[in-house]
Amino acid sequence: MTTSRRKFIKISALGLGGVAASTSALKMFGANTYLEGLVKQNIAGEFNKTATYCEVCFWKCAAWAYTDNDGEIIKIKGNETDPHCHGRLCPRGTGGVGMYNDEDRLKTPLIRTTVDGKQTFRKATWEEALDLIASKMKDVKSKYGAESFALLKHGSPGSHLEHLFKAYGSDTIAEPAYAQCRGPRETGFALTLGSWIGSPEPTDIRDTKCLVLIGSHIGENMHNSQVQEMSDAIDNNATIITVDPRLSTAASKSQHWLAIKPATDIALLLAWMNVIIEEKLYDEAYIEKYGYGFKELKAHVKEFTPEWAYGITTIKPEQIRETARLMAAAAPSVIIHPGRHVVWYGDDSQRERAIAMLNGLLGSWGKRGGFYFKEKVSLPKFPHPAYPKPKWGWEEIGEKYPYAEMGITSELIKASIPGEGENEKYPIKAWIIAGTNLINTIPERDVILKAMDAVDFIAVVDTMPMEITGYADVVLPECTYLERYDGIRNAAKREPSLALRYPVAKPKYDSKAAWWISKQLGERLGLQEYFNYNDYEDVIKWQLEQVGSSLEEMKRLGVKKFERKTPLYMEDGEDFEFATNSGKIEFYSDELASKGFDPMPVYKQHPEPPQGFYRLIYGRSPMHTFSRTINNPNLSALKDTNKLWVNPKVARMLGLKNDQTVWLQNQDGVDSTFSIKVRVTERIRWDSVYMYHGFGHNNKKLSRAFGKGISDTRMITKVAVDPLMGGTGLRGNFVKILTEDPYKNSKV
Ligand SMILES: Nc1nc2c(c(=O)[nH]1)N[C@H]1C(S)=C(S)[C@@H](COP(=O)(O)OP(=O)(O)OC[C@H]3O[C@@H](n4cnc5c(=O)[nH]c(N)nc54)[C@H](O)[C@@H]3O)O[C@H]1N2
Ligand SMILES: Nc1nc2c(c(=O)[nH]1)N[C@H]1C(S)=C(S)[C@@H](COP(=O)(O)OP(=O)(O)OC[C@H]3O[C@@H](n4cnc5c(=O)[nH]c(N)nc54)[C@H](O)[C@@H]3O)O[C@H]1N2
Ligand code: SF4
Ligand SMILES: [Mo]
Repeated sequence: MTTSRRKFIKISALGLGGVAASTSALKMFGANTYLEGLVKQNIAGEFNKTATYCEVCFWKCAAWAYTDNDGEIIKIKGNETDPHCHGRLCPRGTGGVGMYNDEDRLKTPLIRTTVDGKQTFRKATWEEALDLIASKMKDVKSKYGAESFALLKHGSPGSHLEHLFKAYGSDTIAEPAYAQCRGPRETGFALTLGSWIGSPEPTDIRDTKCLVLIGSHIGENMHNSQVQEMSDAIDNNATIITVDPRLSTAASKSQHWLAIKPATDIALLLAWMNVIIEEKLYDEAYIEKYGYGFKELKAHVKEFTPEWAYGITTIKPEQIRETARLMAAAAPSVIIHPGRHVVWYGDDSQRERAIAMLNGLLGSWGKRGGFYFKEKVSLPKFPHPAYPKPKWGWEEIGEKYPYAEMGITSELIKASIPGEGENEKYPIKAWIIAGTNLINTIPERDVILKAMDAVDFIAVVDTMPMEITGYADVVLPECTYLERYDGIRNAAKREPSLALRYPVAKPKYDSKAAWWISKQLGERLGLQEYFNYNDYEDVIKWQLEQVGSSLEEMKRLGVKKFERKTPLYMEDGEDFEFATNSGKIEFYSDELASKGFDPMPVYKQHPEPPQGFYRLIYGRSPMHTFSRTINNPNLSALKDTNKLWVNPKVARMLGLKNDQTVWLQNQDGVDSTFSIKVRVTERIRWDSVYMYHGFGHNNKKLSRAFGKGISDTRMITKVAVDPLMGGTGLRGNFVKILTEDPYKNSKV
């Protein structure tokens, strides 16, 4: 196929928010036609197909990878029977072959060395590199205890290393998918409805009559089956209400776009509850049976009228009333979506609690078209001795946040700096980083740079020469997901299912799988009994046999579904116990009150941009995943830079034109490393600017990504920390638009 790039951009524009006549998911995933044209077209011969699941993001869609007789990967297609993708990958998944083909990949182990007084990397053998890491792990353990060795990780490689770390005696483990992503929503929902949301979200979008999105930008957030279900819901005439300071793709497909003033969502949520309670739009019998603290809530929200909220949110009272009535009319088939990346302003667990309470008032938990009860397969773990019990770990490091239920990456980083964070009590001395590009992922770059300076040793396991590899003492090249085994996917959804990841091709260059790396390190540390297998295939075979399947069957099916053992929904009037302290939906939380927190969410004003500054907001590029895909040859061909969305009013005031090159400076005087082009658009409020996350790479080894666009992370030097669970709110940073290069005079 010879589709030109220009033509493609036009096609994809339908999915990117042009108000399209039809909303079919096919159009949302329109770029796939182009991507398939990019891969080899000599498709005459026979193909072999191999089962895998995608690792371009964490929706984990099951797929078939096709190889030709030379073993070359030709294309990847969704597995028809998979509930995560229903046979269709998103453009990023289709473009996943580019991860395997990227010629910039890490090719051999590297060890930091000094030549002529200058630090550089030298190529090393696996033996050398693994011996060095194992010797550092032994040193740290004997000097300080295994607890002082931290693992910062994300995704599949992280799970293998987590097993190694726990066997070694360290539970000093964290990932950015918690305190930089969904932590607050898990806290908010657990405190109110007694359950985490988890991934994939159990939102019954397929059957909903009303979907309310607060910031969630599904359609740019490309989590596959969720996008497909939303497009089905639209085709079924569900009401879509989107609250976003920007006209997102989702907002462009909504009957109601509430262009809220950023950082004021709690006021809107309180006003919605006010309308639903004052107008008696909730189900009285339901609240009577399952609610706790309703009276307190009623009294609490009485003063938070739509007129009150108007002054804060800029959303008209009649629109607040109308949308509240629409939600109530659809109840219980209504979803106030919890969102996913919810670390915004520091009061995020409380905002999520308000979202959970609103769902509680409307009775959508456990109801068709609301939230279903998910179920997964009970898949036994491969046998190994019990892990030793560490003296301290992520829990102690995060102990000042009583509702942290996973490691707080930013707190582990601080505990690595002498005299900061919990360092005195819980000193961290060395890190392994696997599958996370902390430089573009964690805010407050100065802090992380200081921490990396302070620790004795850093090893990085990655597939690409990302920024983080530049700070390593040892770099280990992992092969891509298409070249390895990983754990069986056992995700909880409507139907329990398992999916297999089988190696599609041989590892390129001198790369190896994380399971192998972990086992090699384990053996060097005398932990053989935790790695009692030759190949990870043995682990998978054993596990599948325990649930009446086999590797042969899974190679044939890719995905195997299992019968549910528990009901998908709650019965009307059923005696149901919520897993909260009271066994009920907690509109009022005695526990929060007893710990000195607001027992019910309260709106508090957040700092506003000073004169001449705009709030920096960011979100997902539909064609990319964070910083990891920017250099991917297939996906870079679709989108190779980000733009700065600026409202026409601001553009007029500052004399900015479309496609003009600008730089940014934030409230702390930090300049952007690179420039960005302006996109003048009515789709963003005048008080904010918007950009896609993940761009602005500054490692020259990334030949396609280097220097393209601005890194939002670099501009985020201030965080608002959630006092309940330690999430780092990222959206309280303000930028000034510079029309001249701030480095003009410092450049040689
Ligand atoms: N294509 C693609 N899809 C992805 C990912 C990816 O990297 N690429 N990553 C996945 C992951 S891990 C996550 S966590 C999700 C994240 O995706 P979501 O959870 O859906 O979205 P958020 O990042 O929370 O929010 C982004 C939206 O919030 C709006 N916003 C900014 N400030 C405010 C505010 O004050 N109030 C309101 N109401 N809205 C505001 C922005 O304009 C933007 O539209 O995406 C997932 N899907
Ligand atoms: N400023 C800002 N910060 C954010 C966000 C934001 O929107 N803006 N989003 C937040 C959210 S929601 C999340 S979930 C996190 C995501 O945070 P990260 O997961 O750290 O995101 P990436 O930048 O994609 O970094 C992934 C790293 O893993 C490597 N990698 C990819 N595949 C493999 C593999 O198979 N094996 C190994 N070993 N490595 C691999 C990539 O090359 C890359 O270096 O970021 C959070 N931080
Ligand atoms: S949503 Fe897209 S990138 Fe994520 S796992 Fe599925 S196909 Fe891969
Ligand atoms: Mo995330």
